Amino acid sequence: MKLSDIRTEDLSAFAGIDFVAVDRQLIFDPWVTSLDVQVTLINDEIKKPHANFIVLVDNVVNGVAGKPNRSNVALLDDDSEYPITIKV
Ligand SMILES: [Ca+2]
Repeated sequence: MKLSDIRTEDLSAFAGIDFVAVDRQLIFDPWVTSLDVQVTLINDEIKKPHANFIVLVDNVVNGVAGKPNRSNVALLDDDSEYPITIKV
């Protein structure tokens, strides 16, 4: 069994505003080399510039972290600058 920590770090995107922070331990069963980790995004319906955050793996026990052990995640805002109005 292998253990590692996974966490997010803010860059221009902020935990609690743009996404829900991840900070937990991963447990790898024997022969498992990858796991899926879900990061929840927060949709605020406000037009903002695209923003980035980091996902980082460290404190690996009984194994070796892949290289690189961090990824820069880009959030592309899909909200428009003005609210959509519909005339009826
Ligand atoms: Ca937005």
